[in-house]
Amino acid sequence: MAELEGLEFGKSDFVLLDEVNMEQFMENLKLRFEKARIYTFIGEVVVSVNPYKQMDIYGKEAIDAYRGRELYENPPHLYAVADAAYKAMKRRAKDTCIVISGESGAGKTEASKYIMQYIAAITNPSQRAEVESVKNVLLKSNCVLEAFGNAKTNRNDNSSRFGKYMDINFNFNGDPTGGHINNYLLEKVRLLRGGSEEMLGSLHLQNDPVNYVYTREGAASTFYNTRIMNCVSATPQGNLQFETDSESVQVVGSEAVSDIAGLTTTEPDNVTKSLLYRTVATGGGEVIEKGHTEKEACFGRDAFAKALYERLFCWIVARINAVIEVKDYNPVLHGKNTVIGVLDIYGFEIFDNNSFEQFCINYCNEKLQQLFIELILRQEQDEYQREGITWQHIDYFNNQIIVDLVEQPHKGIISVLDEACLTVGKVTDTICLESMDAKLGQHPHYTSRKLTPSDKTMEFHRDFRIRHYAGDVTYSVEGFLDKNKDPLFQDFKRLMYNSSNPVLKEMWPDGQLSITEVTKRPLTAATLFKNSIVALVDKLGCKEPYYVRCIKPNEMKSPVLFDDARCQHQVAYLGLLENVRVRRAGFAYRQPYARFLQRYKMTCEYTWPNHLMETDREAVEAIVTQHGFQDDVAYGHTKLFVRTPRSLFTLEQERAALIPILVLFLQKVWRGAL
Ligand code: AD9
Ligand code: MG
Repeated sequence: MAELEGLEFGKSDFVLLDEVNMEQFMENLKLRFEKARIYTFIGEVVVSVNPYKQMDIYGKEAIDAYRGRELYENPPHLYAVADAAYKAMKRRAKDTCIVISGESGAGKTEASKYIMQYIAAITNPSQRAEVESVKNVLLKSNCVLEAFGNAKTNRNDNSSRFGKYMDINFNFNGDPTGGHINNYLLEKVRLLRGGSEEMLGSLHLQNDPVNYVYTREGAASTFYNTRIMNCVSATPQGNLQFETDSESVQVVGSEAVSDIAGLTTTEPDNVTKSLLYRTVATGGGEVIEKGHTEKEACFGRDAFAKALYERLFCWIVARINAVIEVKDYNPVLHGKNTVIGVLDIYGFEIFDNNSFEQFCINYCNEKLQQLFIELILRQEQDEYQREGITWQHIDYFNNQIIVDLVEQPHKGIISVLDEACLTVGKVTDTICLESMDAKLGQHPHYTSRKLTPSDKTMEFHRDFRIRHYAGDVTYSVEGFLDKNKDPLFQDFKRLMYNSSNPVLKEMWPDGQLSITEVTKRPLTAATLFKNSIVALVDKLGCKEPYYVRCIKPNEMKSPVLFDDARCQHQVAYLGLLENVRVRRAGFAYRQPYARFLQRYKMTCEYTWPNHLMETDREAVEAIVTQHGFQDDVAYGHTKLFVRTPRSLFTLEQERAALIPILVLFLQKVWRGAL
């Protein structure tokens, strides 16, 4: 427990509060924020408050101060967690992960970048070229992905519109040998801005996003840092309009079509055809072409634009992965390949108008909160119980009930949505809402205006509300079904597959399928998303987790404002008080008796070289008593539990001092001197 800074900066670990209550917690958090101490520990968890200004705490000096040190030897910092995760990986060959959570704009992406920089800085001291090149790609990939995957929102000027989980692989030396990025659901509707006039001109784009239907919301991404590609510029086709004359639908003007054809290296006639017709297979197996209505044409065009952007994004991720993939790793020669995962995903968000994308993002945050509960609050308490340690159970809000509301088979919102999408015939968003109401009306975390018309806080009959762990969010059901189906006419896929640009062709392998081969019921967007998040949680769940909990101090992006109510709300829903309680009542460190003995037996005369006691537990008791920290431990059925890491630190120091003496002793034995 760090207590290395003066008390004028507040307590550097919330575990040290005189009393664990909201008032004291908030007082400490605020004091530290005001004193520019943006990080505070809860044991091994780092709580971070976005400073909204550049801090001089990430330089080389800081890196050197944290490198290889124990968590409690330095003031709280991201580097301390990064180092802890790294050490666990290196010393104990454990796969670890660093999970960064908090709402939109709380500082997750910035934190993930500092963590990556730290890991890059402390590894490969011998500067081996191949390791340097892996590190380089890992660090620089961020910039490319941000350029394409971040956008300005009301809540954050550089908001991640995709989730990112990066595995970094290490060899037995603890040097990075490669990595892998998983990206999660890109919010496709916010697209590009930026780029020089000259460049945009050559791509038939104007520099002002206001000119583009899709970008009017504004997306101040870091586009300048990357090379723009033709197919990105083909996406703002929202400007391409349709008109209906004498019953048939036409594209307005030919310029837009030839621009798209030019940029995607396809034939203008084929572009027009894909925009106006779709191929369908009739019940009798006949293949016919069916003209779009104007509405269908607009829908197809928008879906095409979004798909182009999404496939480009996934293609970029795949390219980065191909470069950083671990190659020629031989576990026999190179030892166990271990991993540190870093998760930076879009934070919980509430806008004035929340749609399907917010529904997915917020569901994902529910799942991560559930994992936190599972790993930090529940398992911890379960273990005390299992080991027979006296323990006062600490209550917390378990959000599993909300996770179930969304994902439960046959009953949850996703399942109702999917059912509506699979139903043949005209199912509208409103009809879908009705079936949600029928199934979920009784659920304590679900409300809809239809069910409670007196609820004036919800405006429309099309709304439903979820009481999320982090607050109530009202979703407008409009567009949910289309976004969930996420259909893209096969004709567009074929158009792209037939492009003479090999990169585009590579992005659209499914374009080779004929209409009769296309799956009639592809998985919906929500189900695909759910599956990917479930897989992510599984992946994280089998690693040793380290947590960074980010807090957004105010809504104004101000470096001086600490909005008490907003902060308190976040502290409450992140379960930080419960975290302190579990931690405080609990034990920072635990180890099976045999393992503890193996490591520290040399520090006690009764256990070195071997103990003569009946059980390992008794031998461990002898070590503990000899070092005088018997009041700081509890003996479980199979493990020793140590309350404060400092006791262990003493043992570690003694062990470190003894090792050279032992080595000398052994050398003498070998040489026959003794
Ligand atoms: V979202 O869920 O992707 O919308 P994040 O990722 O939580 O969100 P982000 O890291 O992008 O938030 O931080 C928002 C802004 O806060 C940044 O653009 C910085 O201007 C500012 N920020 C965050 N952390 C720091 C920091 N450690 N030092 C300085 C910071 N500024
Ligand atoms: Mg982010």
